[in-house]
Amino acid sequence: MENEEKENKEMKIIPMKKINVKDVTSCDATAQMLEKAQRDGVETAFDRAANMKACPIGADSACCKHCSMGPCRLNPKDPYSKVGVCGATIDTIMARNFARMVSSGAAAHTDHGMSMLNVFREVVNGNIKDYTIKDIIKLKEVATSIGIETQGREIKDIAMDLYKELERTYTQVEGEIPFANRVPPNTLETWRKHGVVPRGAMREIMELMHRTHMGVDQHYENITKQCSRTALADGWGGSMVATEISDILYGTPTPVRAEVNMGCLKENEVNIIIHGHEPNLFESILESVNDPKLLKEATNAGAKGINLVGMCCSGAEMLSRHGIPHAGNFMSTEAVLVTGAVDAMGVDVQCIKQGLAKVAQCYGTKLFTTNPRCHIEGAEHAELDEHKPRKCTDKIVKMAIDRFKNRKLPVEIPKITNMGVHGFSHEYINYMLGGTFRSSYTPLNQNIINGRIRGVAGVVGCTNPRVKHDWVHVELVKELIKNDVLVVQTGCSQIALAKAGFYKPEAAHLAGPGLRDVCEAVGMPPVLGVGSCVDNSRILIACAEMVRVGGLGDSIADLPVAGAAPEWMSEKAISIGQYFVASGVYTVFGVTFPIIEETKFHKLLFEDLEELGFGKWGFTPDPHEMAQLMIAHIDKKRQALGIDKARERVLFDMAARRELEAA
Ligand code: BF8
Ligand code: SF4
Repeated sequence: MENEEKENKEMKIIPMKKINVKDVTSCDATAQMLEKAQRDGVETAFDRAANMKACPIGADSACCKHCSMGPCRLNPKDPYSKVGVCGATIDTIMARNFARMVSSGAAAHTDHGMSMLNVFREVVNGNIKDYTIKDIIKLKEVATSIGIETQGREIKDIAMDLYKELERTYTQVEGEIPFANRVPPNTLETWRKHGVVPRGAMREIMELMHRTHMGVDQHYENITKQCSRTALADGWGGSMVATEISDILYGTPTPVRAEVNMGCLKENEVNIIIHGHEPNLFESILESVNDPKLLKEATNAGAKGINLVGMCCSGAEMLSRHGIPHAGNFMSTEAVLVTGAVDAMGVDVQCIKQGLAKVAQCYGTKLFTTNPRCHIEGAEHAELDEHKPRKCTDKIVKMAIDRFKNRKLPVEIPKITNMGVHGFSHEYINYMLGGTFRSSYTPLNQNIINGRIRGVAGVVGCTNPRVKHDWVHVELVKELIKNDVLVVQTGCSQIALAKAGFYKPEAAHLAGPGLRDVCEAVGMPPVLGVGSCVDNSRILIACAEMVRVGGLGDSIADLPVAGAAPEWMSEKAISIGQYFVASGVYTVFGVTFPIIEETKFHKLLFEDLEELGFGKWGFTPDPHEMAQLMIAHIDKKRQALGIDKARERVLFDMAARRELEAA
């Protein structure tokens, strides 16, 4: 032992602190794999988080490195005691750092949206033949929604007009982005009053980067305006285009039964995981794995078949659209490789840990990057060209078959799968609650007004090794549904709850009496998964519909709704949070919040924005407190709408009926 320590010192190896697996995740499959990783001597982000103390100054955004007179560090414990060399105050520094997070997050979503739009243009022009317009109804609906004539016109002409219109979302320099006309008029009025209606995403991101340069915008209030404008160019712009175009090309989701969790991997099949965000790669590899020639190759190699499984957001889209099994969320991407059962993993953009390369190498998994924006040292790059996508995807499949043939290490797959219903697009929520003949949000609004449903909460976002993986999501949602709050979800949060069994319609019994009644009448689970992170735009559209249908106020800020990202980690989450706040939604984040309390900038985000007609931010790492904050906000809105009394009466009636039934 002494010798070992001496040797480590000599080699400058600092021994890693060992994690207690049960403390870092509530996902049993991930836990099982982390234990195996420890036995195998393989390190994951969970280990690195335990061994890397988060920088306290950075965590509070009290440092600035925007020029070489710095970097300047202020004191988070006494934030007004010092300013940067240029004189920048703590509020300027925090607002600039926050703005750059919004800018980067919004850029990620809008660049993804723009890629989708590029593919769409090439499909319409006939230059891309591997994808087609699958959902013509949706094409016409989206076109009509932004004023394009569809009656008696050729599909190709409508589609080309739609492309040209939506391109404005990105490139327009003056005016309002096309989907601004989906925003409830009063909400839009608030935006106009404060000068935050997005012109075009490129312009907003560029301006925000400019303003946060040294010596430009040095008023936290003015910086925050541009944060809102940029974030709105994401939510009602880049992300919304990504969602709508993906639906048009690949089909609008409708409820589908599907399995999640690592048990979706099959020991005797060639396992391929696709992890990332743009659905193109996944759609094409779905074709590849069904190609008889490749299937034959797989059986020749001794496999029973080829098993295609998703992870993270493109996984969530494929789960929603096609019922493709999903192996887990962001914090399980390394752990899943520890099974030894993954023959190939293909990744595109966003949330791809560089650490995957090393874990893949340890287990002989072939890791492929496929997008020109994302290469990883140690991974093979097989670029996806949407004009000839099968070149890339067939290669991944072939390499996976090859690895299957040469599997050397023992395979251990956690025997856990969770069946559930996914794929609730905002369109489907119409049919589900309203029926085919009177499809609308009216029944949802009625159920909110009569109090069966207390309000709606969007619980979304990442997982993060700084908190117990999945646990915060699950505890929060449990508490919300118990209090009759209908939960809609996207991204890694949706997968966390699916693994915990909440996506079965039978999970309705976990809801409060009112919500339970509605779920049982419709046959739906108490949590509705609407897809990937860009699909948060579906939640915005649902909010706009709730306002349009009436009875719940005149703007999104009036609705009894709230949002949360309890285990967030990415800059995209900050952009999403800011566009929900700017749209009028109270949005609570967990883990940590990247600014200092009791500062002017903090007060602006957490209090004053609401007085200006927007929503506001909230923060707590505790899921139960988070639920209480959200429910209190929902109740406050119900009271303002004058529907708080009706709710109590209905609840009493329901309780009484239950008692009678039980007697
Ligand atoms: O866009 S929820 S960890 S996978 S950032 Fe990433 Fe967060 Fe997951 Fe998808 Ni969204
Ligand atoms: Fe310091 Fe100002 Fe330069 Fe930032 S911009 S590093 S606060 S001198």
